[in-house]
Amino acid sequence: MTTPVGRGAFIVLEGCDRAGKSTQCRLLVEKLKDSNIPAELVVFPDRSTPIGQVISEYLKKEVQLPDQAIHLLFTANRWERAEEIKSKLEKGCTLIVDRYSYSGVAYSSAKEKKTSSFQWYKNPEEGLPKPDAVFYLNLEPEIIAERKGFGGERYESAQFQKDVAECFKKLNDGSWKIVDADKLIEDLTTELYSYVTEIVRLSKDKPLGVMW
Ligand code: ADP
Ligand code: 2DT
Ligand code: MG
Repeated sequence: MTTPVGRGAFIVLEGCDRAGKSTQCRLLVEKLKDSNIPAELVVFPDRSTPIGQVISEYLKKEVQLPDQAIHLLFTANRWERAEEIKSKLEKGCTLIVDRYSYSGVAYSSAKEKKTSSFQWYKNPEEGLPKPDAVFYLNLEPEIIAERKGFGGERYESAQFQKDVAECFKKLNDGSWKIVDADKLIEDLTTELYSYVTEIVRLSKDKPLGVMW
């Protein structure tokens, strides 16, 4: 690895289930490392922590929780990684992040009985490190439906995913890069990689932002 100059970039991939986020995040980290750009993968929810284990049980429908409680656990799961994220970025490591606060707000507010307001779901995210770039992998619900079947986790239904997509749209402040994800895996990686390297270059000397 070459010695990094400046801080690393904080890059988030967002989108509905099966849009290809996890595949692309993994490939982007590999490609960055191959080019001697220090990089790591961060995945939310991080199911490895005690909070993450409760989230995992909730997603597997092993426990029930009020919408507000699970929302706050997803947010807490980001707060428990926040200092480590800042420290890695400061040391020059670029972070490719599979879902972040945007999934948090979109999935909670897409629920049928909207128990709280959009703003309520945004509030506990305030103060978290802010990504330098958000790439939204856009895929029509019909194409998503053709991809390998949903597992048995909560939220994995076609109608709910449509509602989530609407909430993502509402959440976009205009700064996201919307990427058409309906292409070959390697073509999508090539496209994203060119954006990512540009963000890495632009972020080196910029102070890290704060949510929102
Ligand atoms: P996500 O993390 O957004 O839920 P994944 O990366 O896990 O999505 O991909 C979901 C499924 O779709 C996997 O079976 C994966 O192999 C497949 N897949 C990912 N990207 C593509 C693509 N560009 N074209 C076709 N299938 C894909
Ligand atoms: P995957 O592990 O397949 O990405 O599914 N979610 C995620 C929320 O409801 N709130 C959040 O803050 C985050 C990060 C999206 C994880 C599921 O958890 C949902 C799908
Ligand atoms: Mg995934």
